[in-house]
Amino acid sequence: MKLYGSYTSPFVRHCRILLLESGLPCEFIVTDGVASSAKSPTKKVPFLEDGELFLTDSCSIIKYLREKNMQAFCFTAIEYDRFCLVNTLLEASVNLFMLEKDGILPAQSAYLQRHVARIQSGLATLDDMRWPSAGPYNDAELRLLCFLDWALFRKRFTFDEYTNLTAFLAGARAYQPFTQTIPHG
Ligand SMILES: N[C@@H](CCC(=O)N[C@@H](CS)C(=O)NCC(=O)O)C(=O)O
Repeated sequence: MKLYGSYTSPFVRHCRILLLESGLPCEFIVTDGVASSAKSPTKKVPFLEDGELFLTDSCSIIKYLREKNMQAFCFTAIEYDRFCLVNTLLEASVNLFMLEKDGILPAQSAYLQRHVARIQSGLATLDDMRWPSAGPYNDAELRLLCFLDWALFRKRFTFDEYTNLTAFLAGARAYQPFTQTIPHG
């Protein structure tokens, strides 16, 4: 297998955590925007090659890795809904980050203000939920951890007021696959 990605992407990090947990052999190929534009129809990372198989999204990659390791991707509808909720906030946050690099700010767009609002209401909702104090984690939990740590890494927002989320992330600092994939670069 070959996983294409970066050391900063939260989507790639989720895949890397599953690879560390499973021990499945996989080459990691650092891929920039030029290479992802050439190699993937989404022009995004991650993407994965396994022989004839080509997967273009972290969600399908995670499902594939879980199944290869005889595990389920999102066992229940509730876990899947949490995964989707976190993913919606993560996609919105990455979108705002990318647009900001191009000089486009939420103040210039009602739709981007809606992104900001959905991130705030989503975080408040997630903070009202119960999260485990230690790993291993399911995919909704891993996605949330990757999202929160990416937000700190990119200085997108702080969430000190969200005590459950803060405690959840603090607990994950003791989980090796999480600490071994800390964003850098
Ligand atoms: N839905 C995709 C999102 C991946 C994504 O947004 N990756 C970012 C890096 S964090 C990217 O490659 N962005 C480049 C672009 O949007 O052109 C997934 O889950 O894999």
